[in-house]
Amino acid sequence: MSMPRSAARAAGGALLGLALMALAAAAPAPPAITIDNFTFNPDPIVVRAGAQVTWTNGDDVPHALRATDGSFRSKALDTGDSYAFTFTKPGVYTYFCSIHPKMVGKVIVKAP
Ligand SMILES: [Cu+2]
Repeated sequence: MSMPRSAARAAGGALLGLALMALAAAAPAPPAITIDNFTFNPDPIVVRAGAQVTWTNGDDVPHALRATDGSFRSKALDTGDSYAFTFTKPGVYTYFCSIHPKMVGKVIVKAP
């Protein structure tokens, strides 16, 4: 007794889908930080040198990013706006929101 051809095809499709999902899970996602409820998430974030980190503002108030050492600085980000910065040198980068200076975060950049 054998499976109808259409069922076999469907099973094959499901397997292919699972394989693609596994591939997607294995590929490193580009580092992303969301700002929600006046908090950077994740914090700290750990990346390799050369990585581009993207912040996206999920709050309904503007936020602006500024590195403590001045290495990067965004304009005010409205809801849904993003800012990206590429970290080329290993180190620990602290940053804060220039509108709400109590909001602080950290990017840890490791050697590539
Ligand atoms: Cu802010």
